[in-house]
Formats: sequence, structure tokens, C-alpha cells
Amino acid sequence: MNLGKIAVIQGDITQQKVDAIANAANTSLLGGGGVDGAIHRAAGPELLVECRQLKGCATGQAKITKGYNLPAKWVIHTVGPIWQGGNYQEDELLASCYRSCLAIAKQYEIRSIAFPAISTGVYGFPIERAARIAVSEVKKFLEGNASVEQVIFVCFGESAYNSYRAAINEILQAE
Ligand code: AR6
Repeated sequence: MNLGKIAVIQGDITQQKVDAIANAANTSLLGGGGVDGAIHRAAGPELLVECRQLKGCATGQAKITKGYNLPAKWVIHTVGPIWQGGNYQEDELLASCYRSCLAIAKQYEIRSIAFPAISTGVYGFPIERAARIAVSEVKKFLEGNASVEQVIFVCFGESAYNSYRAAINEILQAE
């Protein structure tokens, strides 16, 4: 599915040939399971060495490193909220992750960026709700910034893909 600057695909984010990939990390930035583990494995041990120097990252914020052995030049590490039922600023913190990653992308003149479905794995954020937040934050950013030319949502599996397609139909095509 490709709508101008925004694309949704099923696949593995570590394989994406883009300027930057986002990582769904934790506040330590020292690696973990899920997409974080996959990114560290594919990038190689130098990624952890650079991450150690960053001294962690707050929830909703983002920090950049090089991509090392990844096809992507950069990794933008962000920390999504842990879902606690929806009354603990989870929506706003997740939106802040996308905004923070895109602000860094702009600063580094990154033209293409791929995002995983931040917080929707171990952190338990409902995928449909997360997809709507992701799509609407990216849409808002692209409307105000011309430097980023391509945003790819990389879905791990068909059900995430379907959630993103639904969000895109709702948010982008409702105009
Ligand atoms: N490519 C694209 N998406 C992936 C990949 C991949 N290779 N692998 C998993 N996903 P999660 P979170 C999807 O749990 O919920 C880590 O341990 C996955 O299906 O990786 O933000 C961190 O260190 C899901 O849709 O991240 C933190 O401790 C999405 O990526 C914690 O997990 C996010 O799932 C962060 O939890």
C-alpha cells in the first residue's frame, strides 16, 4: 500500500534500505527482545557500544546512532509507553515518540525512514489504536516538512498490516 510519501509493508525492519530505521527500545537503550533485539543483532556489537554512551532515553523521547552493519545509515531509538489501560498518557507518549523521531530525521537531513509498530509488542499497546496515532503523527509532520520524502511503516505480520491499512483509510483517505 503506497500513498505518496507514506507506505505500509509487511516485513523485517532490519532489511529496509532506508536512511534511518526507528527502534522500539527501552529506557536503558541497552537492547532487549523484539524489534530491539533484531536491530542489535543485525547492526552488530558496535551499536551497543554507541548506545552505552547515550545514557538512556526517557519514554516518548528519541536518540540517534549510526546503523553499523544495517542497510540503514542511522537508527533512531525511541522508547514507547507501556500500555496500562489508556489513562496514563499512553496516547500522548506514543505520539511523542513519532514526533521525536521525525524531528531528529529532519535535523539529520534523513529523507527516508522506516518505523516498526512502537509499543505494540511486549509493551502491549493495542495495535489499531497505535496505528491511528502513528499515521496521524506522520501525516501532520509531512504536511509541515518537506525534507522527509518517504515514511515506511514496517509491519511484522498480517494483523498489524491490516490495522495500518485501516488507519490509513480512516485518516488519509477521509479527505
Ligand atoms: N521488524 C519489524 N517489526 C518487528 C520486528 C522486526 N524485525 N520484530 C518485532 N517487530 P516490541 P515494544 C514488531 O515488543 O512493544 C524490547 O525488549 C512486533 O511484532 O519489539 O515497543 C525493548 O527492549 C511489534 O508489532 O517493542 C523493550 O524492552 C512491534 O515490532 C520492549 O521490547 C514492537 O514490538 C519494547 O516493547
